[in-house]
Amino acid sequence: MLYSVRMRSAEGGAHETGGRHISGAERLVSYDKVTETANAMMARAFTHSRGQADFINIKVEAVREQDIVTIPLLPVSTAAVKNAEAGRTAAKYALIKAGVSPSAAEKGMAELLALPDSMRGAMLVCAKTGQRLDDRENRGVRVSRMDISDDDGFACWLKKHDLSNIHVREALVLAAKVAFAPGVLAELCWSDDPEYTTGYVASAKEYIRFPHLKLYGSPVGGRVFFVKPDSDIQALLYYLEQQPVLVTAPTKDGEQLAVSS
Ligand code: WAQ
Ligand code: MG
Repeated sequence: MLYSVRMRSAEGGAHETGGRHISGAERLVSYDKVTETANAMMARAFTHSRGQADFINIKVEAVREQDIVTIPLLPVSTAAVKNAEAGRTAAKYALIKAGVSPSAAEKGMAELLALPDSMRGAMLVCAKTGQRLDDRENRGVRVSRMDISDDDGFACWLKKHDLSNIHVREALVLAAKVAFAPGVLAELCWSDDPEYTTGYVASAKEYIRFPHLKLYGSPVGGRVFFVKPDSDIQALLYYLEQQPVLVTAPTKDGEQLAVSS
């Protein structure tokens, strides 16, 4: 048995009553790690650069091992972009390369840029028309019940490739789950942490990092999942929110994960 441990925190009351989203986290851990995982999440919520949380929700649920799907991490590369403008142009190009129409790539990016503040989840957007497909408004769709299968191996791999930070660790796991989703063509993301300007475009083929997708100091980030037309949205929501997924870290000699820059 594994346990899904999830946290969401807000300032100015609960999300449900209009509180401002501060941070969230999702893990899938063994019984002996539940307490330390929940403690670490609480500590993180209380010391976040987005603000002072006064509402924290931590949920723990058992997950049966036979229900877990295992998928591989995506190959990672980093694009050399000098500023946010260049980053966004390159990211749009990467989305188009992944099969998103130019107008949908433009609209999805514009939706993120137009957010007054960060949502706690992602937007589902049609990869052809750019139209919003979910009905979650400013709450968004929260991807949950995922983790890396081998924490220590992953930490080693991240260190070796100079990618040791919590943003990359979490984003690689989330992006792998999302890229494997039925109907998702590509994802666009940048952080809502003011000091973290790196974002990415992911697809089933790869995860491309862009060191600048927003200006330093901006507390607005978000995620857009570009969905193939005529996809089953209910099935997609079920997979993103409910399906437990473990992502396998590359093994020591498993250099199938080419990292380039
Ligand atoms: N499900 C759906 N959307 C989420 C989730 C989730 N589990 N977690 C975060 N989001 C959305 C939400 O709108 C946040 O405001 C936004 O994404 C950004 O979240 O390679 O740190 O956790 O160097 O701030 C990407 C680059 C970092 C990492 C992303 O996102 C790298 C990051 P954050
Ligand atoms: Mg954040």
